[in-house]
Amino acid sequence: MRKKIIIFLIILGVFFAAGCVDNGGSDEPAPSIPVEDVNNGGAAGAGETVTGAGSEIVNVEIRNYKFTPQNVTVKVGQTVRWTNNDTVLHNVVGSGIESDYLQKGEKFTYTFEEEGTYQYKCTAHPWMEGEIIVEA
Ligand SMILES: [Cu+2]
Repeated sequence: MRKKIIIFLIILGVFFAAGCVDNGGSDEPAPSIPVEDVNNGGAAGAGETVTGAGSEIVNVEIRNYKFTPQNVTVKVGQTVRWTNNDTVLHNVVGSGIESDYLQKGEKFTYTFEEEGTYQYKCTAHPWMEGEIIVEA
């Protein structure tokens, strides 16, 4: 009997985990590559490399009042996704980046279209700092 309850809880856990992943997915911005370009790429291909949108996302975790990793280097066009794993609200603000306050489990994505160094912090906890370096 007890075994059944445990199995039920495990299944419930899997459902919740799957639910979170789904929500995360729907938050992602649509890939900026127009579909037509991909379809026409065969013959008149302009030499563009089309990579899966998923592989272009770099994750930064917010946990224990820290951005981890604190310093991230990405390429132009890459997207960074912040996930708040604290129960406290945090945001990501600075250098043109401005998120809302994120609740636990909420994600914020930002695509970097220009080279440069982007410093940001959480305005509620200004000692929480992070940096994104965007390279060509
Ligand atoms: Cu914060």
